[in-house]
Amino acid sequence: MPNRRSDGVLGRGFPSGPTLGGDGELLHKFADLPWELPYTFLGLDEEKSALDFAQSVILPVPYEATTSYGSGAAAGPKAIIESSRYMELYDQELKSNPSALGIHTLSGLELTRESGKEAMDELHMAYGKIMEAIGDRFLLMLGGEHSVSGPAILNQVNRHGRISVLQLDAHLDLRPEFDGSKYSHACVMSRVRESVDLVSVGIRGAAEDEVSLADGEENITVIWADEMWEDDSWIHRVVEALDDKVYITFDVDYLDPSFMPSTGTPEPGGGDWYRTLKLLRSVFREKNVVACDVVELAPVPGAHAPDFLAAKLVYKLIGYNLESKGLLV
Ligand SMILES: [Mn+2]
Repeated sequence: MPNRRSDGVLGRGFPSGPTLGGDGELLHKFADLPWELPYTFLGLDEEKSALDFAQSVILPVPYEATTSYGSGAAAGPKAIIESSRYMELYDQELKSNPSALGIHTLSGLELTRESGKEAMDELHMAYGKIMEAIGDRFLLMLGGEHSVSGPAILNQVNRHGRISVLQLDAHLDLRPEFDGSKYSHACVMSRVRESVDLVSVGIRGAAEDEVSLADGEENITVIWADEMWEDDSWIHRVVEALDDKVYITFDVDYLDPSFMPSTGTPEPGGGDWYRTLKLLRSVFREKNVVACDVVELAPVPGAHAPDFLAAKLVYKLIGYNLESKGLLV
């Protein structure tokens, strides 16, 4: 396993500056020790992960309160950041190194456990402040359970007006209430559906009431997972159904559990890697993606591949966004 040490110099992971205080004399003595990569996305150093410099900002939200089957989504953001530190920075598909434009990794938000409503209110306030502060830079949230997407989407609606939500997911999440809570992960799209146009892709586990609801609403388009196997025409249908401004919420259970088993409610028959990338790149090229999230990774001890996959997916989203804005060199 390459650790990218050959790309850098000793001391690249050392926390410099005021963390040690003083005039930096002590710091200088430590500078050439063989520090490991920092715990930032991709292990980027202080320069490339500085908030002022970075074109992309990662917001970890390790929130998990309403899991209905397998648990562990609270550990998702850390697993993504940890595994990203072993990833190559060069993207062969994009023929570029997207990390050169900087990625800032915020500290994780620790939401209250008092109640689902209070946690979502807290996230709504925090997301709004962060969104205001970073302006046009690309904000990518890491869950946590899927309910965290609700406050993010509603903030983006406040900022941009009517937008589409592209939901990659095995489940519709259109129940008005689940396990006695309106704020369950199983209800997240129900929370936002009146404010957005919803395009749900890869769906293969839904309650009859959810299907009736989706069928009856003009602003909900569903691409069922079994429609995705004949050919790639569904990609065109997705792009056609989206408004110009799009928020992408990527529940990793959208992917087939044969290569994404690390999630709470897996369903057989999900999306594959390359056609999913083809969809995402098309959406970034043809639409204005306002923000994204990747949620519901529930790491399984010893299974590194799904964590690495999720990290690579995050890097792809960042790369496609930079490409669509003409920023990649
Ligand atoms: Mn799901």
